Amino acid sequence: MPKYVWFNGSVVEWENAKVHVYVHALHYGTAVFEGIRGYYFDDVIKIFRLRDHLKRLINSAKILYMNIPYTIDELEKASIEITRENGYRENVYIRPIAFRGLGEFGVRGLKSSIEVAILAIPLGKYLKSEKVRCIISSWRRPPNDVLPVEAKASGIYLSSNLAGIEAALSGYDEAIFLDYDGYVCEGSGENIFIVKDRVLITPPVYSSILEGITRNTVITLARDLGYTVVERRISRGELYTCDEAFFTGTAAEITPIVEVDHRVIGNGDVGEVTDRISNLFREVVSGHVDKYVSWITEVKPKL
Ligand code: PY5
Repeated sequence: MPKYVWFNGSVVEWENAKVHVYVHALHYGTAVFEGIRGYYFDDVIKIFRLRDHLKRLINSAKILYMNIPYTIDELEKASIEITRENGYRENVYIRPIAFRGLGEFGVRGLKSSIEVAILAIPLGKYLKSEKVRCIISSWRRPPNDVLPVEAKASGIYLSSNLAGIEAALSGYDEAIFLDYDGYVCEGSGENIFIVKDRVLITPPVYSSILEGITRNTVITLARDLGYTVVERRISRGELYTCDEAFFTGTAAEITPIVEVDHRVIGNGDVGEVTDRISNLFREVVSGHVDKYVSWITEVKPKL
């Protein structure tokens, strides 16, 4: 476990980063969070697209009528501080979370406090396998007139929790949601891409996806490599018959999908397009591609 946690404005010992059972978020899921990776390369931790994640955090909060009592600059400084203070010399995962605390027990919680914590923990691979076998979940991702799925809000993750457990209990690595119209949406914690005739296709924002930062990174890098990328609806049959498929996400990074619902995808191994994009992604997150060094925040770990 990490030594320190950033909690409501200061660095506290792990044991002291506690909340009461009465907090609003525990009862109603009223929290917003982020997942951010820091890669340990060249003796520093290189945090990837930190400000973009913090912008999304603030926007998620806005959708939930929550005012985070810190500016983006303060959150950026705090994320750097907690990464440095823990002295990590390995890859890390930074998890800022803002939630409704004490003050009002009713469902609205408008009078409750807004608490903010930032954790930094070591993290290697997230999905258990390098190449994953998936099932289409029996749970649909909620449409955005049921829940604001653009927000990375804790309550929305009940559907991911159910889908993920269902996949695991059925012997699969990950679940794929359909959207409410029956089109391919995303994984329980990842966006999805398919490749057809060397063209990349990914579901659009109106397919109830979380608009992933890794998704945006992959779209950018794929275009740099000369590929066409299309954002459009994907049918289930297209997913079964595509040449390549992969997940993108901060935790999952770029993870090839080799099987869906007992159909082998492509040749059942990592495809050429996936492989090229993954290689460039590695280079970019390690800070070795000049064009994208602005995506990286370097943190020197404390001795
Ligand atoms: N879709 C969902 C539902 C997600 O939870 C995530 C990220 C993504 C897409 C990809 O977004 P991004 O590329 O911006 O990370 N999931 C989190 C992550 O840190 C945590 C999941 C437990 O990867």
